[in-house]
Amino acid sequence: MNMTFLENLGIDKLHVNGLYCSVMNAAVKEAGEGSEFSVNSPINGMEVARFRNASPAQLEAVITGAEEAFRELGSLPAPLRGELVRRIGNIAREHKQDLARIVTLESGKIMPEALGEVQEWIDVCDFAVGLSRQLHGKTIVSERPGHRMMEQWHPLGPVAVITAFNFPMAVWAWNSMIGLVCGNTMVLKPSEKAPLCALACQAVLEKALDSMPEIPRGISSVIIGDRSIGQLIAEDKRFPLVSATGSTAMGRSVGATVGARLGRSLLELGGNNAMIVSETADLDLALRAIVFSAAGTAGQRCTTLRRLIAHESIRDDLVERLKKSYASLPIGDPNVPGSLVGPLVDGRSFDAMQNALKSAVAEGGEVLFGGERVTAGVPDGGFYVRPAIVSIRHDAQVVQEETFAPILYILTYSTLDEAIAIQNEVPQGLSSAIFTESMREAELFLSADGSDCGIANVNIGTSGAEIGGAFGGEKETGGGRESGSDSWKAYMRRTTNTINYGGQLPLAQGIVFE
Ligand code: UN1
Repeated sequence: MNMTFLENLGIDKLHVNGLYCSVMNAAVKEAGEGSEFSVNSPINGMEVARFRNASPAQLEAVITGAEEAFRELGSLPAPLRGELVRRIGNIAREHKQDLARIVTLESGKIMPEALGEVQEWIDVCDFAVGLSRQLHGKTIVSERPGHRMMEQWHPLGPVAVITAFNFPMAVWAWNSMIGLVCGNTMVLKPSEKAPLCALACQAVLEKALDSMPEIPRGISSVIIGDRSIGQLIAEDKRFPLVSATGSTAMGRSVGATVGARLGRSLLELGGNNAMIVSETADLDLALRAIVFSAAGTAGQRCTTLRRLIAHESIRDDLVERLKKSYASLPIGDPNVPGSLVGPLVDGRSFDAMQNALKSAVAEGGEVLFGGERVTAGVPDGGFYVRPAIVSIRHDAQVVQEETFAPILYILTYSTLDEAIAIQNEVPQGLSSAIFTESMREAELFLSADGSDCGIANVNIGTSGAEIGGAFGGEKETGGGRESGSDSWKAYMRRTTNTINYGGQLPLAQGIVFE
């Protein structure tokens, strides 16, 4: 198990699958009572760890522990919980390189982006520390004499976080750093492709806990499990909130299961993000934004740019420039400095990309650039691809779907209304952007008649959002918001309080009941 990082951290026991188990001698693997699986690095397909899935009984132990810890954590002062998060952030700062290495190993993202991911974790810690002193409600005037109204925000309970392979640390941090200052205990079910990242997150948290004996140990736990464990989590009433990031299919199932028991789910699912490039756009700027958003992370962000909606007057020029730029993109080992496009996560992902390209051609599209597997100058065993540029009709079926790979569909428009209609016609609604020098175009795009997405940007790309904003999207993206702004409210329950300090008992709405 590639966890020398834990030695650097001086942590050898972690709360996993309901047990405190030693990581160093692979006891985490032994700890699971379910089927065994291997974790293979996208870099070269090599096995980096083996685990056993947790059993339902182990999930039970995790939930019981999370409930028990919640009884203490929920009533501690929020700023004390903030202090814990401050320490977590400081440890993550200190070990940023080590943590990024684990992200690269399991997700295959290039080192600068892995460092960026750890930075998101650090940033959200800072945000959450400030928040721990700002969990405030309103005071509200009462219509009754001698009365006052107010609202308070209280912790929810154990919160489950189901994460995807592509942001294995940041998405956990958005949920857990905020969730913890809100007073909840957190249970992480990581992607089976990235359990080491989950252990690393847990290790940093436990290191911080070591220095704060006043905080109960069981406030965070990792459960290594497959889809069936995810299903049990969704069904379990003891999780008032299940936050899930991943495919629309997964979210549909989690959302329906949690909904059936009238629990809350916070869903951050697929995107099918578009950028409109107007005839007034600064094309140099647009080009750089397109390349980062479409080819960065090998097309494996929820916010990846998948549809470029170019004005007919600049479309050919832009495509020519894009092809040139794509031709010079260094594709290779994500650990090698200078690589800008790392591998796809696995062979299935490669097959899905090839199938999407075939469908595109079958629907009358044309692959203008790339799409093929790259084998020269890259580690054997990894699925490296040349990012693809495909010209196609905006309403082709394949364009409506999210293929988690670097395929950029080129669509054309003549009026802005048409471009906005194309932008909004897909079932997903995560991120969107317009490049324009026209104030009118920009404002229309941001208005209620413009983009229908949770994220709408002007003169920057669709990906790479800061943590200070609320992150998430509409329609099949699931409607959830995580990270900054007032997303914390999803992790708390609101109580409305009416206090009578007068000597009478007037009823609201003027009702007389005597
Ligand atoms: C994701 O792909 O699940 O905005 C999250 C971005 C990153 C987060 C992406 N800050 O691209």
